[in-house]
Amino acid sequence: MNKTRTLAISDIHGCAEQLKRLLAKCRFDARCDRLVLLGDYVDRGPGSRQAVALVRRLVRESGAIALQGNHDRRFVRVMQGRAHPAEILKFFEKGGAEAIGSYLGAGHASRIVPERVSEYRARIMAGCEDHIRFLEHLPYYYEDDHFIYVHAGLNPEIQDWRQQSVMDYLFIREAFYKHPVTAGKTVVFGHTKAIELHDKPDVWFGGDKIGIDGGCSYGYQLNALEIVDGAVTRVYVEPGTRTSRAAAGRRSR
Ligand SMILES: [Mn+2]
Repeated sequence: MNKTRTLAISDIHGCAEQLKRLLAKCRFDARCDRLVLLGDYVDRGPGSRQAVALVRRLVRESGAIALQGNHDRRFVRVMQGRAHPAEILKFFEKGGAEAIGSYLGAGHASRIVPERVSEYRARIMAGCEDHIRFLEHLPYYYEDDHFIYVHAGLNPEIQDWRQQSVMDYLFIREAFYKHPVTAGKTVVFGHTKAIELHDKPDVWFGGDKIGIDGGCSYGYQLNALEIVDGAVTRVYVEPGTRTSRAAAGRRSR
């Protein structure tokens, strides 16, 4: 059956409950809706494991497209023992303890410490290597007739954007959102919180680009951008929780 509606959601960051509620609010129906998830499923929020399980199920059973975010990449690298020491520290600075806590069922994330990372890694890889492999192989972009969907953005200095680096796909900020897009399509992106783009967590419409990261794991909101026939028709919003804001605040101090 033809998909008549596209829904784009980004930066779930362990907020699995909000994702479930948001999909219900949209009345998501895999038979006629194309769901595009823009990455960053793990870290910060309380339910990274639940979020990855749900996203994987949506990909397998509902034909959802799930892109990779920088947090997903870093989590994979830490879990596979490929992250260098500075990257491991960054992982812990940016809400990684919450992801580990979620995978180990270990309760309070403040007891998760960088010194014991290889122990956590061994336990998580023993039980959930399939999650890590799933995150590792996610694509960096998705494209339809009118839009390009990507986690962070497109580098305007690269003539053929498909040739840009993995780091551009996953990490680019100002160089992308402060400059015109040269790709001929509107770019839907996450990674940079909307509140940093226009002082509110609502979807940012920036002409040739649309920023949808509502900062749910900071307690703001999870946005779903609805597109029909190549045009944005509506935005659905699910509020974040104080729990996830507290978790984010504690780790980012
Ligand atoms: Mn990101």
